[in-house]
Amino acid sequence: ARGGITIERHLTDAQRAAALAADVRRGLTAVPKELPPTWFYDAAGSMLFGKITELPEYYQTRAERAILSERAPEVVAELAAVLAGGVDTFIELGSGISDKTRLLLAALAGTGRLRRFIPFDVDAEALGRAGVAARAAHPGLAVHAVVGDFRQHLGLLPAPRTSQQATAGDRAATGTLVAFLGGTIGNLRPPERTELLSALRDRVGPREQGGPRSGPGEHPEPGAALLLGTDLLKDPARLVAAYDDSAGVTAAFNRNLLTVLNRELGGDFDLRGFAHVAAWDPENRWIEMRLRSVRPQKAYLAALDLTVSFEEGEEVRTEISAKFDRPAVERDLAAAGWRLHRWWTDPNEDFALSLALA
Ligand code: AVJ
Repeated sequence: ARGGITIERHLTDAQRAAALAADVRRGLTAVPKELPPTWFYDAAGSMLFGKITELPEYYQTRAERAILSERAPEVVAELAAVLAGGVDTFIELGSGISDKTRLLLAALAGTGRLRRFIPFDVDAEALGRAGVAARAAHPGLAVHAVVGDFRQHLGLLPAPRTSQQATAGDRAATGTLVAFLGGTIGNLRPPERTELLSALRDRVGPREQGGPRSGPGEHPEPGAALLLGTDLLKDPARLVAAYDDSAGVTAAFNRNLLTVLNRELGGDFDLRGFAHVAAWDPENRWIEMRLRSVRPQKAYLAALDLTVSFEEGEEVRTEISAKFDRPAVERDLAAAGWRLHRWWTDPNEDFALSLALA
């Protein structure tokens, strides 16, 4: 703890290394080969992603920021209307230190109800910076950062405060807002999306039994809301361009994964031996990033004592990024017990922000 900030680690450096090793061994011995996008984000990868968000072809970050800066007051008013007592706890998944977080925090703090900010991320350093920035802007705010992998550690989020735990003065203020922005949910396959959204719902939503009810036969009073950012379906040519930009930043981001493997697992990948590929999959409605071996080659990973062979033209899938329309978002939410309440898009309808209730 330092100055009102606590950091809870569910992913120590050793656990992180073990998880990377397991993912890489599984993925590079599978047919076809695949690596999870989680491991893109070392310091260089986060820096490259930051550059991606400023590329002319990569509209997503600008579109989501535009929605948020226009709608933040509306989002907060909506939350005040549906969560008795407003939002007392704000959880952000995969937060980094975005200006979007700052926008939301400021709008929520303006209600005078916000007590706790819980940023959740794999990157402990980014969390430290997020915490310091949040405290500087909002000195009374309790910041409880959680280091974890949202694929497996959501059960470890602090439980919502019950009305008994809240003090008499703010008894009603027990509402939780979870934000999962940036379209990152699209990195998950449908069953993983349901798993994540269900885990969230179980953690922050009202209990099935004995939860507060507004009246006989009505919905239980929602104690939690989810603000979800999703990229929308559009002309595949624009999607491919967004993942294969002309300046080659996304290609460098993709290849950086091999640098991570070389450094963390004692690998000897030759980065020049792999070409960046971005392809639209119309059946699955997702963009895929792949690394294509430009010649037959082998790589050795000392930490795994594993030799991996690649044929010429063989591809390793490194990321899927699913694109949605409103019915698809609604379906994913409903499958996990969330009800879509409001839907906002940017004027060009490139990106959507959904407000869902538990
Ligand atoms: C940060 C996961 C939302 O899927 O668009 C950007 C990552 N990959 N360019 C995305 C990414 C290639 C990004 N997310």
